[in-house]
Amino acid sequence: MLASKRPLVMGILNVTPDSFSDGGSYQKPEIAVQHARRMLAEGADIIDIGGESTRPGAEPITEQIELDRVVPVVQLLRSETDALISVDTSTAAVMQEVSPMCDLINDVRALTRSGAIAAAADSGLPICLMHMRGEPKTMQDHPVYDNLISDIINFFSSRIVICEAANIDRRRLLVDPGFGFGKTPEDNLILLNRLAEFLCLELPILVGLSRKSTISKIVGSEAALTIGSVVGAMLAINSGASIVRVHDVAETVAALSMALATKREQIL
Ligand code: YH5
Repeated sequence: MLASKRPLVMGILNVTPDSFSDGGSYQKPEIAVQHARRMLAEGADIIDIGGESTRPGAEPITEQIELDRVVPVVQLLRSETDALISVDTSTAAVMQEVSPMCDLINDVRALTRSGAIAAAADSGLPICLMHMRGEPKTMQDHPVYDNLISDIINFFSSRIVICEAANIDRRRLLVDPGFGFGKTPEDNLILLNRLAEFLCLELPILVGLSRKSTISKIVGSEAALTIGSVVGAMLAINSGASIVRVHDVAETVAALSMALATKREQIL
């Protein structure tokens, strides 16, 4: 289903009232779906719908609030498109509810919450396992690793074994090193620089760098966040990423077209 010769662009659709890029305006499913339509028109291959804020310092939400935010948006979007829909959730009940209507489960907690492994297994869907150290509330309070890259690769290896034991075929899995999730800015740069080392897992790599604080720290101004994010996405693709999760779909698609045309030595 997600097998592709070219890297895919995943457009971010936040359905959280506190999300920085929507200012709370996506509480109504129609408005959220308008943004999804725009991202699809701009060339997004996948729409990633998330109802829980996992920004540093964010408080957890209840299962019911997450269901109320996410399910109506997935229903409405599914009713009008065959485009790939991903749901950014760690909650078993959300996975159960949305899996008949979506194409990918994207879990920033790598199926560690209670019931998540079974719900993901039952869905039959591809699953993205993301690495996070700690929980959003506290993850940026002094993250330290023994060895950043090997700690994260070892984490994935053990999650993959656990998934396989729960009847999730390895071929359903994707991995994501989790930029900004319990990492210092320098850690994030090491991860980007050495992303290709994760190819040893022989699974597709998903990367979410878009507009994260490491990029703001590097490029300075708000105005430069898009270009910083696009360059980050392209560097990730150059190191073997299969999917980039982005806010700025049109700009990322243009950059990717440039790289792909060059690689194939033809106008696409
Ligand atoms: C990700 O990397 N991230 S939600 C803080 C920001 C900007 C954006 C301080 N879900 C990922 O997008 N799923 C999120 O500025 C994700 N990989 C995957 N697979 C956080 C987010 C953000 C946080």
